[in-house]
Amino acid sequence: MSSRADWNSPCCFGWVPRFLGVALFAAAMGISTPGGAVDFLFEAKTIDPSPGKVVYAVAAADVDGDGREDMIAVTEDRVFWYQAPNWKKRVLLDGGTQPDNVCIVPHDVDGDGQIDIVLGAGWPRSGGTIQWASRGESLEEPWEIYKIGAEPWVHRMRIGDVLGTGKPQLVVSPLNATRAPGVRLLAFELPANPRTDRWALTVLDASLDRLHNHLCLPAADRRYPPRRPCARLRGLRRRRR
Ligand SMILES: [Ca+2]
Ligand SMILES: [Ca+2]
Repeated sequence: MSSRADWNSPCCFGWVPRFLGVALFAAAMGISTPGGAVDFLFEAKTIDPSPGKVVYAVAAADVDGDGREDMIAVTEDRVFWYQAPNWKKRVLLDGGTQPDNVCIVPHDVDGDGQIDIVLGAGWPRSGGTIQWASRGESLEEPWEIYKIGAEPWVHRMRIGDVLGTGKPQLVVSPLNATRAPGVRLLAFELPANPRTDRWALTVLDASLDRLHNHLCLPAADRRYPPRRPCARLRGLRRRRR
């Protein structure tokens, strides 16, 4: 499936989407530095000035499968996608989750070649639900939602093979600790049938006092699964299985 990116941020950087709406940043000018590197200046272009009360997260993925990356915006109770290249606004989800929606990662969960989304909701204290949604036969049909699990304070999610199984897992980081002395960094394994089968859960770590975000990076030594850098309240921590 196409490449993807996300900039989830209900806490530290929540002011960015709140004030700018959903914005496309385009390279406008290149400036050479004395060292020969080129710095780029970006111009902000507003695509949607008011998608909701809060845009908690945005992501890029080819939703319609035309080869162009589209934009996805997550608001408190709805998810929109903006079709490239003209950014036509479409509703992906309207309700169906516990408010507020908070984080998203696009991924072809069922392996049918079409992009799906995995969504964290219930922010901040309404249960921390984790679910995925699949599109219908056409883009006009409502997306179907399927439950994965729940963890209080669900905050960030990414896809990566952190268990070294050869298949990617859904890696979830809540903001605060509730079920252990530290925050539970979780890996959910994608089952053979993600609509009906249980998503096996592995607690990767439960030692950090607060967890703002995480990345899944390839291990330099291929004998080991990918490292999992974690941004916590007082710095950056690296975890390796
Ligand atoms: Ca597209
Ligand atoms: Ca799919």
